[in-house]
Amino acid sequence: MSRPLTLALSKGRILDETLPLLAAAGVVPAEDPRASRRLIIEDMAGECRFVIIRAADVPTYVAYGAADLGIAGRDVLMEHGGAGLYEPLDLGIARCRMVVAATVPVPAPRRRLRVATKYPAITYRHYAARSEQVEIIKLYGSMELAPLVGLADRIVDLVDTGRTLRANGLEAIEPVAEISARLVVNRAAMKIRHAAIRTLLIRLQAQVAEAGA
Ligand code: PRT
Ligand code: MG
Repeated sequence: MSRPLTLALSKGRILDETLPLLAAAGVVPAEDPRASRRLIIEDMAGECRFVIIRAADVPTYVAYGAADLGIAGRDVLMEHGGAGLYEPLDLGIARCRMVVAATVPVPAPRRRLRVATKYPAITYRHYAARSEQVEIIKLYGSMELAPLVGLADRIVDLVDTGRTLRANGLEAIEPVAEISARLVVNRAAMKIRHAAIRTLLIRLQAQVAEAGA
């Protein structure tokens, strides 16, 4: 038998919605990755194994072929740039929007606009596309705080219900991107492991279509 396919997953909100999708496609981890401390988990059928990593590391593992496939948010993939990756399937889960947000009323910026974000590459491209030069401040979380304490004039962040923005007196002022979780595949693995990947892809596609119906 050929070696199992390696699938990169991250803990957190995408995993909660991914596990039922994988289970319905016949792929069930032998241990619950949410509870286990193991970083490599086999699947029951021995066809796959999971590597459990940080969300932002998923494209890196897959691009280098350390994992054949992975599941990551489009936000993470856009920030990575996607070199070396195929993105054959929108899983339609973990949906949200990426937006520019500011305090209300939106203050007129006094100087070059300062934008705080976890997504400097996306933010750079967003403003470059409108020929605006901005100062980008890289943060690792709690972006909503930045405008409240004068660190930034704007943030680029994800919004789902809008509750977090509202609770902090912020509002979305421009859309940046529609986000959902995507399956990504290493380009070489797509050729070398074509049959196994295709089988998994078809099963997942059927599940996604059913969930969307
Ligand atoms: O923990 P680690 O640093 O490894 O990664 P992470 O914190 O990015 O992981 P996780 O599990 O929190 O999120 C992973 C992915 O979930 C993201 O990359 C997105 O693709 C997706 N996702 C979907 C979201 C949201 N919806 C979301 N609402 N990720 C984050 N949020 C946050 C948002 O940043 C904001 O702080 O939720 C807050 C807004 O929610 P509302 O409902 O108040 O609007
Ligand atoms: Mg987190």
